[in-house]
Amino acid sequence: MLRRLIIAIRGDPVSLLHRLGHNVSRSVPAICLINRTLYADCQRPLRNGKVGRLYSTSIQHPSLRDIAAEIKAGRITNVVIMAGAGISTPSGIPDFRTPGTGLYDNLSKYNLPYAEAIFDLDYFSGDPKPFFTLAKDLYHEGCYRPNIVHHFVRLLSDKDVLQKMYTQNIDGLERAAGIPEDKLVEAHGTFATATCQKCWKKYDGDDIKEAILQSEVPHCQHPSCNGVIKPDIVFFGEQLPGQFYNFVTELPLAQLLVVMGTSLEVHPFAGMASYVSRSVPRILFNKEVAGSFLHEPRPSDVILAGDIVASVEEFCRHLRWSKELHELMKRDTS
Ligand code: CNA
Repeated sequence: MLRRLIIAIRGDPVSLLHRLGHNVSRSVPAICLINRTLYADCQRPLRNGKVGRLYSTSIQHPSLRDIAAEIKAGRITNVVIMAGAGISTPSGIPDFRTPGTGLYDNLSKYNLPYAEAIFDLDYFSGDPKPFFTLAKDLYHEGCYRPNIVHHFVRLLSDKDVLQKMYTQNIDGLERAAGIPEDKLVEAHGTFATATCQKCWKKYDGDDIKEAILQSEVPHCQHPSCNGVIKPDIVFFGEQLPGQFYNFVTELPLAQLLVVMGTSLEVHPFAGMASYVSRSVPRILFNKEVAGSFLHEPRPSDVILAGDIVASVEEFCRHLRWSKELHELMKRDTS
């Protein structure tokens, strides 16, 4: 039986899984599909030593208060966060798509023909300056600080209920808020490390910081190279870090998914929201309803369409964590 299954999987895993009644996409690597399917129905220990008990809400249309009560009662212990640029707008960093302040509406500052060019490898090869202008903005020390939303995720971690945070952001504010590295997946890369685009020599982010702050394009120090050094930010068309794809095994173990500050328009990241079990509640904190919350809503979805700070504060009130959250912020910012 096992041999037949392996042969069938090698042949065409997607058709096989469809026949077994699993709705999966052809854009996901075969091994991920198999992992996802096999893990989805079983209980197994998580890396943090907790048992990945599958959580199924008995409440048909849970409210934010109901979910907070489940966390308080210790019935939800594995929370996965998916975050985007909207969690950093309260820190003053513009996102892509907010009308007026988003990068899409402010292309002249970066001298860009179109917004995505800032993360386009071909465009970068011809003119890396716009990207380094953005990098300089982000690097400015003390300019941008983590806000209450980052600290809320840190508090989830301190309370040992954060399974993993997946972020699309490249501003490093999750690290600055003290979210532990082993709980963090920077799906679109990081400024912490960098790579020469000619000889692939690796650099520490700090090695190129000075040049960027001086509005210069950093160049490789290797004798006879002089290639442009690019921070390890994932540009359009580049592979996401391998760690990102662990979501196919980790999301089926989540007992709650919280999606925050993202338009869910960038794939494959956006597709993750469909990987939690259908019986697990999903919360969306965003200005507008987005992605699968809009196109494939579930009865256990909880949507707070509005300002993310107000939504997180409301959640914390239900959790009775408001005082702790503000104390944590004060401690970290003093
Ligand atoms: P996006 O497409 O710009 O979407 C942001 C979402 O957040 C939108 O739906 C907004 O309505 C919403 N939003 C913004 N501010 C708030 C707020 N205060 N309260 C509630 N909702 C809010 O950005 P995504 O993250 O979805 O797109 C992914 C891109 C953006 C990634 O590749 C990022 O690297 C890239 N990006 C990152 C940063 C950063 O690191 N801070 C900044 C700009 C762009």
